Formats: sequence, structure tokens, C-alpha cells
Amino acid sequence: MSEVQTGKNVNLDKVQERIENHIDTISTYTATPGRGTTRLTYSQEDLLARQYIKEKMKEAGLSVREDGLGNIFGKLEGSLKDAPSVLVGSHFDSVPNGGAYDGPAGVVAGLEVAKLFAENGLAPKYPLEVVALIEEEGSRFGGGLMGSRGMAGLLTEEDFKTLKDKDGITTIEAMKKIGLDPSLPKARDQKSVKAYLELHIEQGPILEEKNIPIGIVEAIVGLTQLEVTVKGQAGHAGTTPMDRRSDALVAAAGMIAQFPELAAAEGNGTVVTTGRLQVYPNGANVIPDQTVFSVDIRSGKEEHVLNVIRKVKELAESYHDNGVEITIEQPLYIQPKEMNKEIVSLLKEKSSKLGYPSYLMNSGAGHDAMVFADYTSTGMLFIPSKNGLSHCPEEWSDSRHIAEAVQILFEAAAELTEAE
Ligand code: HGY
Ligand code: MN
Ligand code: MN
Repeated sequence: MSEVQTGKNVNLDKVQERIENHIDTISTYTATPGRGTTRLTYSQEDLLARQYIKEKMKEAGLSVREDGLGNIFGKLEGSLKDAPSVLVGSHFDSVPNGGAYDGPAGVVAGLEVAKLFAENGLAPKYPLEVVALIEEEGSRFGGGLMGSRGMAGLLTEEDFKTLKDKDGITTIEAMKKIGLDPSLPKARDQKSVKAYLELHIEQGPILEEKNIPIGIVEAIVGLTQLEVTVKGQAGHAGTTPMDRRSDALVAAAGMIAQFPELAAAEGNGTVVTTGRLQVYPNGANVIPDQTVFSVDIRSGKEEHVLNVIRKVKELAESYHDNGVEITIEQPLYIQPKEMNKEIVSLLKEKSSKLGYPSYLMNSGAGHDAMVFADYTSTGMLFIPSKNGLSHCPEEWSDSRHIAEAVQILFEAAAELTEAE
């Protein structure tokens, strides 16, 4: 593979300035201005961000297309006919009231890598593609990692069509509403992709504490999401004696209150979180007859995730005698994933060549890279998160760190695409 010495012609101040403009602009595409980023998939905010990303892709000289899920691709053709592409990007949806960097930092990094190819007149042998993925968070349609799972062929047409948001709007209806074409292909032939590189904020405290600007991800924890539905009996809050109730919320609260202890007993960094709870009919003087809550389970080892799933099911069984009926769905189950060792060493080599200290680490957050790990040669870079905060309006990362990561990705992509 030809060594491409490209690190010298990068004006980091200019790159940093463009990055700040990109992040600031994309952060305005939110349904909750002043209260963090809320950009749900196929929403009006998605459409505004999509239009911006496509415009920047075109400005960088890329040919732009969207697939049958709404993933956006900006391609710089290579000289080798029908050669597989090197993808650089991340997702551009958000959690409710999240931050401005989770996802967009990686999409913007991809845009900047392409810009640097253009500024340096680099002609790749293997195509370079900037990718902006949809529904990584699962905030609108549940599950998550939808853009990458769809590309990797892990999401059937049937599954996709039946997905609905909390208002009963289907994926297809929502796509059409913003002018996307769900009939376009979703799965992408694995042979058309050579590698996937993603920059992401760490979303934890390690890099900041170690004062190291670059994290190189070796593995991503296993991630499971359960959806628990508790069915009881609605009733009058005043006239129903306490021993005559099948209260769906009391049962849910009893289960959820035991999760911290359950995670601690499992140990090994296992974490269990209930982030979403819906109560029906949600009236102050009505005994709830139904609750639906999420259980997010993560651990470095699959056996701990499986143990926790089993214990949650046993806990549900123990509530059946209180006259409630509990069912558990599993919209997402992904085993822990290792990054490609060659890509890890390439990123490490490029970081040290550029003089950036780096730290090999695991990711406690899930990412599209964990889906692509089984699909192509995949690698991830992290940059520090201020106070380790993420998934909240306080989320912040230094645009200088993003610029440095862009430089590493630029060198790595130049080598992987054999650009000259
Ligand atoms: O939940 C996660 O780990 C990621 O932010 N979707
Ligand atoms: Mn996230
Ligand atoms: Mn993310």
C-alpha cells in the first residue's frame, strides 16, 4: 500500500473554524431550542440537517445520494473501477434534549476529510464516501443503530415497515413526509465497502482525566434493550382498597428499583438503565392499568448481559401473582464487538506520526461501528467529553480535538484509499 505523506498540508486552524461552523449550524436544527438537541429521525429537524449535510458534501465535490432508509452518502470516485469504498462518518439523529456533538462530530469529521482530499488534490484509487446515518439512537422508532443495521442487511423490509413512533406514524409515512424514497435499496453489498472509520465523542470521563486528546477504540460493550409491558387493572384511586388493586405502575416501580442492585451483583462494569417509562392512562386519580418501560443493559462480556436478561425475566415472573401480566420484548441485542486490529494500528501509527498522544480504550456506549465491525474493517476514534457528560445539553467537546482527529482520519483514509 503506498505511503501517502499528507499530514503536512493541513491548516488545522482553518479546519477547526469550519468544524465550529458546522457543529454550530447543525445544532440549530433541534425541536427544543435552548434545551439541547432533539433531532428525531425523518423529522423537520432531520430534514434541515440533511439539507445542510448534502450541501456541504456537494461543496466538497462529492456526488450525493440517499438510500432506502435515508442514510446520506457523499462519494469521491476512485480510479479503480467498481472498487469498494472507504466510509467515514457517523449518525446525525439525537436523543431527546441531547447534546450537539453526539453523532454530528463524526459526520462533520467525514465532511472535513473529504474537504482535505479536495484541498490537497488527492485522487483516491478506492473511493472515499462520507456517510451520515439515521436513527442510531432509536429515539423515534426504538431499538437503534437502524441506519447501520439496515445497510448491513440486519433489518428486514418487514421489520422496517412495521416500525411506528409513539404517535403511530410508520417509518414509511415519516420518510415520505420529508421527501425520501423508502423503495430504494436499504441493504448494501458488503463487497462495496473496504472500511468504515468513525470519530465519536467519548461520552465518558477517561480521556479528560488522563488529559489525552485521542482515544483509539479497541472494543465496544455489548448492548441490549428490553421493552417491558406491565398490564394491570385501571380503577378509582379513592374507592379501590389497597389489597384489591393490580397496579401496573407499582409493579413496574418495584422491578426498576431493583436494577441497581442487580447490576452491582453482576459486577464487571455491568450497567442497567431505565430511561423511558410510559404510564397509561396517566391520570392522577386513576390506578394505572398499563406501563411500558425500557431496560438498557450493557457489559463488556456477553455472559453478564445474558445473566441480567435472565434475572429481569425472573423478576417479572415474581410479579405475576399480584394480578399483573408482564411481557418482555427485545428490540435490540448486540454482542460486544472488537474493532479491526489493522485499523486500530493504522490509527495509532497516524496519531503518533502527527504527534498526537493517544490511548487505547473500550467504548461503554454503543455505536454504528459495532454493527459495521461484522460487515467491514472498522475503526473508531474518540475525543474527550467535557466533565464526561453526554446525552444532555451540557455535552461539549473541543473543536481543536475534532480537528486533530480529522487529521488522523485524513491520513488513514488517504492510505486506505491509496490516494495520490
Ligand atoms: O446508547 C448509546 O450508547 C448510543 O449513544 N446510542
Ligand atoms: Mn448517543
Ligand atoms: Mn452517538
